[in-house]
Amino acid sequence: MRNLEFKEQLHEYSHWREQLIQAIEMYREWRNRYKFSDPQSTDTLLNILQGLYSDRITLAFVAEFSRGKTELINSLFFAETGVRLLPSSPGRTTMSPTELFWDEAGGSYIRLLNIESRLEDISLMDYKHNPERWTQINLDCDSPTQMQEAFRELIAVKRVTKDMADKLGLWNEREAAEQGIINPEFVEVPCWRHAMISFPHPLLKEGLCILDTPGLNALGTEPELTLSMLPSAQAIVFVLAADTGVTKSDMEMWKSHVCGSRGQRRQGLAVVMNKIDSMWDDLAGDTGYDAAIEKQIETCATILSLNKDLIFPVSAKQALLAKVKGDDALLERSRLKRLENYLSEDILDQRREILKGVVEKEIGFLVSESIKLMSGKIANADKQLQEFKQVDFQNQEMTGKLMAETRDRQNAYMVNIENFQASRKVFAVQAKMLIDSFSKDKIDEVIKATRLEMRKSLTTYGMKQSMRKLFDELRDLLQDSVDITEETRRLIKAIHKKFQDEYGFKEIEPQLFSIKQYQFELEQIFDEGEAFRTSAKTTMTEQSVVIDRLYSTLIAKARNILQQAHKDAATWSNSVLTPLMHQIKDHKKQIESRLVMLRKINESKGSVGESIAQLEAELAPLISQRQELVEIIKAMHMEIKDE
Ligand SMILES: Nc1nc2c(ncn2[C@@H]2O[C@H](COP(=O)(O)OP(=O)(O)OP(=O)(O)O)[C@@H](O)[C@H]2O)c(=O)[nH]1
Ligand SMILES: [Mg+2]
Repeated sequence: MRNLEFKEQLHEYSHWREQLIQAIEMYREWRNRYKFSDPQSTDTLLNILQGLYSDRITLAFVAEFSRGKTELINSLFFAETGVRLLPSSPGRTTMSPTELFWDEAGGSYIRLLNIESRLEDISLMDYKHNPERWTQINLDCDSPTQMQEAFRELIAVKRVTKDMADKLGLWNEREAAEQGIINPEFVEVPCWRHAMISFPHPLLKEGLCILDTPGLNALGTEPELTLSMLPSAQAIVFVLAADTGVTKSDMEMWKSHVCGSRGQRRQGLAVVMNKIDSMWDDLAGDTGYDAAIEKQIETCATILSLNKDLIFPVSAKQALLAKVKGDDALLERSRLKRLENYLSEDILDQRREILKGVVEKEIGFLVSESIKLMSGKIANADKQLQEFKQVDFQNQEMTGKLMAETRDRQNAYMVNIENFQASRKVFAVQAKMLIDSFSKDKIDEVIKATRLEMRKSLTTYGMKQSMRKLFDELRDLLQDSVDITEETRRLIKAIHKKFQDEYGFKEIEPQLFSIKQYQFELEQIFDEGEAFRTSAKTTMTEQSVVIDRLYSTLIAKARNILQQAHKDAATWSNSVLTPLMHQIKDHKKQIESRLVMLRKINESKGSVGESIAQLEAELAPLISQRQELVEIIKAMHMEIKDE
């Protein structure tokens, strides 16, 4: 194990990502320089670059209240400020989901979104694109005390009428009754719905983003957090407290907010058993302490059905104190190091693999197409050269015959190109049908109808039925295009085969468009939504703002998928024939230049030697172009697939 600190590992990771970006930029230049680029592939490359440039590693901290999430964040990342930067205290502290990151353009600030924004039908994502809707407090990074003061705003609460709290989805009759509160006039609610903190910490500057969340109730009331933000976090740190073990509400939290978003393989997950210091017993000493911790870990692992190695015992409180005071022995006792190592090794390695996968998936086919086109060009140029070397040009009759033959070949080729142009037109019509089959208007029409229906239905059950219907309709919309996709596939394959058979074109597997992935994703979203609704029902009242938000989140996600399908189909249909067109152009050029050379030789205007020299001169740069490409592909960590 390399045992580097998280900071160094993250730095290494950013460096790795920068190199990947550079390699892709070089590939884009390569395509431009040698005239392989077309608007679609450029689009694809720019998209992936944009994704890599803005890539952030998000670590989300999830737990029931008072388990020590915030203290743990302070000890892991902000100890060097010398203060307890994020407010952490007994009882409920963190009131709203809080994101910490670095915004180069915006500087240091806290942005807060007021709780009343929950009443509007605007997604959190849309608010994020709209800074003026947020209250901003600027941070003075040279003054930890000013910052600490500013951070206090994060935990602000206010009193509103019970009706208002209910409207906001923040009133829970059952829970209040359990606390002996019955029919109060006023209820205390958080002032802020969401907080965004930009802060120039070295780790945040390297692209780390931390998501601190409040305990159960707030999570249950913000579906977007559970259904969008947690699943897209690279890692979730689930925090338990050693003194309480796994309680019923920890379990509820675990099931509805952690398991669902981590998938079966539990990727990117760490469970922290915090507050181990509370298990210290003077009479039992060190041995008793270790045994007690071990026992608690085993119990937790059994309850959560998790491998013991994924549970990290720590004392966030000791770790923070130790780091602030520079007390190495205490830091050791806090056992924070093992968790830090895990976060830096496994999580960053996983992220690297994921990015590699994305790059491979998005541009792998472009790259393999480029290398095949290059190899094809080289093979053709070489063939031509070898032919010229073998022909006996002293024999006038022979040269004339060769010329006539080439001219015939040219004519036949021109006819085939005309055929190709005709097929292209047929293809264009079919592609348009495919693209139109899930156009934005069609999607929006279906969604609008469901919205109306949902507003009319008075029960959660009724709303669920409309939701199911919507998802079925969206899936059918995709299903309609299956037939068109099939036909388009056949056409594309036939066009390719013709040129391969007749002219020995390099076999380039045409990218085929498939809608399976989108159908699968739609189904998954619906299931996730239902799982969320049933698991979080304790905090939801019938027809509540929460259900409404939940369904808005699901609809927004479904809509994105269909829009993505639409966009992908358009890009696909515009670019699927491009490599074939490259080869056609290349082939045409070659026949023409061959004719020119033969004519010169025939008319004794040029020597055979000159032609051979010219052909050789043309071959050399092609070989170096291919070599450049090979180097770039290696830098992109991809395999070179060329027979
Ligand atoms: N003994 C002990 N107390 C801790 C430890 N970590 C946190 N605490 C205390 O536990 C209380 C809650 O800690 P927070 O960090 O506010 O907990 P949280 O999970 O962020 O809670 P919410 O923000 O309310 O959701 C505070 O009083 C902390 O001082 C620890 O390692 N040992
Ligand atoms: Mg907290």
